[in-house]
Amino acid sequence: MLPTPERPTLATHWGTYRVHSDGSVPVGLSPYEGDPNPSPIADAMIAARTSPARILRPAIRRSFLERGAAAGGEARGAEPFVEVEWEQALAIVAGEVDRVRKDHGNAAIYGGSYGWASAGRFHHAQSQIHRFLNVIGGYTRSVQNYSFAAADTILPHVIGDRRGLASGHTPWRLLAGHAELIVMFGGASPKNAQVSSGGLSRHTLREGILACRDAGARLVSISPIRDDTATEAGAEWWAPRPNSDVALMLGLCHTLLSENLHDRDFLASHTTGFERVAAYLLGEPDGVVKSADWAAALCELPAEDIRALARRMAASRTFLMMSWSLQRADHGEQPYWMTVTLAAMLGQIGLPGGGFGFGYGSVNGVGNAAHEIAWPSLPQGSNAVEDFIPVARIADMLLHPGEPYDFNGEQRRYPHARLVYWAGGNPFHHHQDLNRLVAAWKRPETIIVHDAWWTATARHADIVLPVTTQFERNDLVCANRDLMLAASHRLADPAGEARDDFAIFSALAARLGVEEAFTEGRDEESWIRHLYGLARQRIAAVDIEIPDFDQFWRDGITLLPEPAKVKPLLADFRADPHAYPLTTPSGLIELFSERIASFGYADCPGHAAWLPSAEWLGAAAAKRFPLHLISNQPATRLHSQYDNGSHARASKIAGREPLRMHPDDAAARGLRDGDIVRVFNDRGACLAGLRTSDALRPGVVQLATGAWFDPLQPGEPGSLDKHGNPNVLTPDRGTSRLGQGPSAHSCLVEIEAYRESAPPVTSHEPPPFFSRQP
Ligand SMILES: Nc1nc2c(c(=O)[nH]1)N[C@H]1C(S)=C(S)[C@@H](COP(=O)(O)OP(=O)(O)OC[C@H]3O[C@@H](n4cnc5c(=O)[nH]c(N)nc54)[C@H](O)[C@@H]3O)O[C@H]1N2
Ligand SMILES: Nc1nc2c(c(=O)[nH]1)N[C@H]1C(S)=C(S)[C@@H](COP(=O)(O)OP(=O)(O)OC[C@H]3O[C@@H](n4cnc5c(=O)[nH]c(N)nc54)[C@H](O)[C@@H]3O)O[C@H]1N2
Ligand SMILES: [Mo]
Repeated sequence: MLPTPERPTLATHWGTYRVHSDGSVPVGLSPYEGDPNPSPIADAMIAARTSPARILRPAIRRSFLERGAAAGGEARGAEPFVEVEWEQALAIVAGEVDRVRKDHGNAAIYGGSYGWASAGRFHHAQSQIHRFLNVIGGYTRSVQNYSFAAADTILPHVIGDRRGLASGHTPWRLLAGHAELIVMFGGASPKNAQVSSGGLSRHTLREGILACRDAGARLVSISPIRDDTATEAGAEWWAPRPNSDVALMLGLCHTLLSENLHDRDFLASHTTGFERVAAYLLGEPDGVVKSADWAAALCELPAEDIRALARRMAASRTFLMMSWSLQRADHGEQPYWMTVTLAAMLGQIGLPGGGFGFGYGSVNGVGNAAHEIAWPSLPQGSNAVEDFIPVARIADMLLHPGEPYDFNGEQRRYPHARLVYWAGGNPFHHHQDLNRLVAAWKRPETIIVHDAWWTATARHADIVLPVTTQFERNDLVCANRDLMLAASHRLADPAGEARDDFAIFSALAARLGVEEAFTEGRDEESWIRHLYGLARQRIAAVDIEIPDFDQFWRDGITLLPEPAKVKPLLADFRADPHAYPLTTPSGLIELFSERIASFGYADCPGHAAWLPSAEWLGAAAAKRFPLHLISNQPATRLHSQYDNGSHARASKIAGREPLRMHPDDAAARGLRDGDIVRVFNDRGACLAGLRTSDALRPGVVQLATGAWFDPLQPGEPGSLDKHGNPNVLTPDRGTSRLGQGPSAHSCLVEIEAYRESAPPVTSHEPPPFFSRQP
């Protein structure tokens, strides 16, 4: 039996809260008392638990229920569902999984199941589904993530691993007081630092950045949107054309080189290939000198400012920050390689307050001083299937089974996915070019989805199984880059007939004869106790003692002391590159990579280079579609999660997602604040509510991700999205043959007034279905 908590606790991706309950259901949340800057995203959770979009019973698409996989996928998304009993649903799911693995082999099951799901070490949906699919013989998986796929692939070639991207960052503690100049490409966004995958204790971006400012650092925010950096930070705002940052950095590098301000010693001792970069800067291979004047014309910033910034960088202790957004763009590998190149020329890598780091404003906790502990998670077992795809290539896989593609030096072939199984993600939120996905999604024989709400992905499935939310189950949260373990206590009975993913997979495993292998004889409580025990052991290895499980469970929150010693990123390597070599082929920072050059990719040559995006304001396509669309992360929710909640809904304009535009661009189109507009390009169109704002660079518009996809004609590729989901507009194009990451931030559109009477938004209501008496 779990002990009764003293103060019921809820630990989420957006913060930790104490829960007020009326005895049977949660009625209010108070942010954890130690959090200096709590996020309001949680406000939406209580009402959303039982909102109309909640899935209450298992449901099956009508013709699939009648004819099984022989129904074909053509009507997915369009047909009504039929509610069924759990036993019937489980029998059909187990039967389909078994049929596909017997007829086609386990590689025909695509179980990548990408997505954020909910915080918690045990009920983590991806761990659950992967463990289940592994015990039944394996599945085709996905590698990388949508957050930083291009960076994930390029950085190991340049610095040997992913330090400075997801871990190992120079902490704020070593920036404040040391950094004299912090240049933030993509800003350091307060909206994004509301969340951290897997939970968090304190929201720390604000205090981190203000500490740097108070210690005298000059802050420069380079972003098309002013409020990408908090107003109170008082940063200088530079607004280049989106996707032109590499040109800007080349102009800075050229200034350093031509004025002899680069650190020759550091380049000689710690890097390889600088001579190739220098030749490129001077225009030797292509006849184009990458001067500040050249850069100025591309990014539309004054050349004199670029030269002045380069001089200032060389004269100061300078830290280069770059958000993850810049690599979620066509040729997204280049800004990251370029940042390392610029930082290497400045020669301050490994010094307190100098060098580079990625994502300080992308999620909370980057730059926290925390212990690097590998927290325990539900073991996934091993996958007998070797095949995988880069995660953002899903539509390509479904449309082109068996066809070749390039990835990081390999030539691979797309597997033939006949059954798609998703738990804990929303591809009809996260993928680009949703009209293409609607078409691709008709191809598999069977699609199974677990979710708590009727998301667009659930609506496009054959079999939908309702799952619990965090209020309805117990879990353990061990926050990454943080100093907290928290309990997430069960505070309500499941809505309708919802079950935990664990219960569903246990029941399926039993039907397939592998229940013991899946559960190891443990239930929820014994798994949580087991995982806590492992966490306790791993913390003991860094000499920290935490309470026994029962005490922890009663308290709800356990804090760890900050580590006494912290180091700048790559400090050891700086101090002694021979004793602490990087794991690159040369052991040094590779400003030129023989390995990448050997791949022969025109879209990712042997050194960082200016490769214009297919879609940006300098492209020919801008004549027809003259606005650069930034589909950034939403301030009012996590991706699509809680778009149906009060907080996100309060931000809508006439029920549509707000689109921000500079007043001059609006005036030029005869548009006014509050209008419903149609946003379009050759890939699709959506409606949105117009908000004029001078926080945007003219020529740039911003429509956050996450409004639930709401096609006027469900199931029809190309249908108007009534609600404002930018992914009907974004391109589904790999960043390059190297990284194959998503390139959402390279997208051109046009906008016009929507003069017809606007159809109502229906995506927060359930789809049509035939109900079963509960
Ligand atoms: N245009 C554009 N598109 C983007 C981006 C962009 O910048 N621009 N950003 C991309 C990025 S970085 C990311 S990470 C992705 C995010 O994409 P996702 O992570 O797929 O988005 P979420 O809305 O978080 O989807 C999580 C789903 O899991 C469900 N869920 C929550 N808890 C549970 C659970 O316990 N069990 C089960 N079975 N389900 C659960 C939620 O209800 C929700 O439907 O989007 C990407 N898409
Ligand atoms: N509230 C909230 N926070 C979130 C999320 C969420 O859904 N909601 N999602 C989380 C996830 S999964 C991730 S991966 C991170 C992502 O974190 P990021 O990738 O950093 O986030 P974005 O919001 O896509 O982009 C941040 C800003 O970069 C700027 N930008 C875009 N393109 C360019 C460019 O070409 N040049 C320059 N200089 N700037 C550019 C845009 O103005 C944009 O607002 O956010 C996380 N934080
Ligand atoms: Mo992400």
